[in-house]
Amino acid sequence: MRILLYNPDNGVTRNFMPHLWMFLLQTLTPPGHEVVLIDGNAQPMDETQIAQFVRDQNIGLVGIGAMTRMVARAYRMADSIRATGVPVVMGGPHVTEEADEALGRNGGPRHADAVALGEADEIWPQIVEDAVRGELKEIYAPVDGGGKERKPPLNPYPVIPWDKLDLSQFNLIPKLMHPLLKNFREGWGTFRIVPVESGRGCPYGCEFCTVTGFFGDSIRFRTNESVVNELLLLKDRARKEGGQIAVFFIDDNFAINVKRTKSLLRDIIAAKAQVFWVAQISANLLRDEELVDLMAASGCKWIFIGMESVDPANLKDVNKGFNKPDEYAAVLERLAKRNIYAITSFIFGMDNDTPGVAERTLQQVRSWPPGLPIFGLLTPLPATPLYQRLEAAGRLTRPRHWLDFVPFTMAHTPMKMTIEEAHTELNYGWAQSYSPEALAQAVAALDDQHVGDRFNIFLARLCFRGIYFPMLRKSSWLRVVLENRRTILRLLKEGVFRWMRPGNFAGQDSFHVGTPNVSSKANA
Ligand code: B12
Ligand code: SF4
Repeated sequence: MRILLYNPDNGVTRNFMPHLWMFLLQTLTPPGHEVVLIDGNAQPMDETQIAQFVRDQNIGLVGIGAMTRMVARAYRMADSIRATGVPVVMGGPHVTEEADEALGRNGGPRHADAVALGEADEIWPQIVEDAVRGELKEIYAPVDGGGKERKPPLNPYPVIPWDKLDLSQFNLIPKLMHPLLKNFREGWGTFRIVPVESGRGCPYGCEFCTVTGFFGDSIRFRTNESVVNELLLLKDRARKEGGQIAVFFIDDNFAINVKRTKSLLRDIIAAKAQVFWVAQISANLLRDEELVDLMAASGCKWIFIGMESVDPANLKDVNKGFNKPDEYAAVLERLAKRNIYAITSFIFGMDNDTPGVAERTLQQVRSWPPGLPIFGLLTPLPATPLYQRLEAAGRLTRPRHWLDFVPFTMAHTPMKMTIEEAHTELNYGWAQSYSPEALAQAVAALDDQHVGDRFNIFLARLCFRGIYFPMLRKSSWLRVVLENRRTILRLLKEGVFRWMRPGNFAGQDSFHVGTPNVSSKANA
């Protein structure tokens, strides 16, 4: 049977990173079937096109995965596919919580023939076999012999054949540049960001988050060896292509067990499996100097930190009191000393927020080493404690907000400001942080650093700007490049000047992960 795994586009990014679930399920598909992957972000399709594709390619089963914000789109695509007579199975965090909605059991239309609840690693082969026999069940839930929910252990972990997979959709270097860049320094003919997980689960249970409910509060880890081997496979592929690979460790809290993270990073270094990497780590776990040293030495470039708020009362409200705003600055300095920068994520519309919260937050942000501040609104995702609290209090203004998804729009009324005021704060946060002046300041703040680092932060800011200000068209990019021409010219001038000075890069190349110079940076 030919199986299509499909992820709908998110309307924000193009091909920046593939979704891990597709590659995992592809790897776990029993032999004898062919699996085709389409990520709507990299290969945009509308309802008619996907139905045509399914017919033309003789697809016998379609699997669709979606987060809440993409689920309405996923349902539309599923409807169109089902109209061709091909069954659709849906999975992922949203339909796990809203299976009745997907199956049309709550009075609405039906969108899926079957729903896979929770982690599908162990039940996917069964789903495929049932589909072959035309005997799909409506619900697949991973349970043990006693009927209790079962979380798949990550040991052993399937070997995703990264060396053989077609990843052409996910090359961030334009094809035209390949011949020019493949011999540039260590080779930059291709650049891909690849998701790798080293563990699942989070014990923290923040009120707005689905992770603790979905993956559980105890953490399952892969072995160090399995992670290291995956990195080596990716690194080898990049070398053969004359390109680079960066890894996004998608664990929700990559350092949740600091001892284990250190041992993994040591093994990565010992096996020379370093690649550029980015991960999510909460601020409280970044107090450990040795951990941060190892992070730098193993290739870490960016850390995503869910700071959420600079107001301890807000953090307490959402069960994230372990975040201590007083230590944010020290954590970011500790990272910056090692040339690691942070994506600092904030949520507006929390219950203790009042008008002016964006400026109060930015006052703090401006005093920190430059990074990538991002802003969102408190969103009641299905089945989270936050959703339940707001529903019980009658505060949800759009209880099924995902069916009529509008980006950056609140679905409940905050306590101390109006919905409109929350939207204004959000807009202020983004506009102030991503204006040409803010970008120039971020670059200038790193004046004592290598031009590569400054270029890195500038490019990252340009890309992150697109999360809020749509940048999907070439014309939007052109406009932004023009607006930021002074900073670009400054960086280019300096880059060319340095490049022409022979030997100047040796030993201080911020992009070169193979020979980290962490000790000199750390002591700087
Ligand atoms: C990586 C990631 C991202 C990436 C996504 C890009 C990418 N290419 O992966 C980035 C950083 C861009 C991102 C952004 C956001 N994310 Co995110 N992200 C994650 C993260 C950390 C890992 C996803 C992952 O790969 N997990 C590992 C795989 C193995 O798990 P999985 O995807 O759930 O798949 C398993 C099952 O769900 C199931 N399954 C999944 N799909 C399918 C399909 C079929 C057919 C079947 C049978 C089974 C199945 O089987 C898989 C194997 O067990 C998750 C948290 C988490 N730990 O999952 C959050 C998560 C998915 N994100 C979340 C959110 C809310 C967001 C944002 C909206 C945050 C924000 N406020 O801006 C944005 C939206 C961005 C956008 N525009 O789309 C929520 C989603 C909750 C929900 N109900 O939708 C999660 C769960 C985190 C959370 N805090 O609750 N995210
Ligand atoms: S927000 Fe982060 S720390 Fe909190 S429960 Fe979710 S994954 Fe864990």
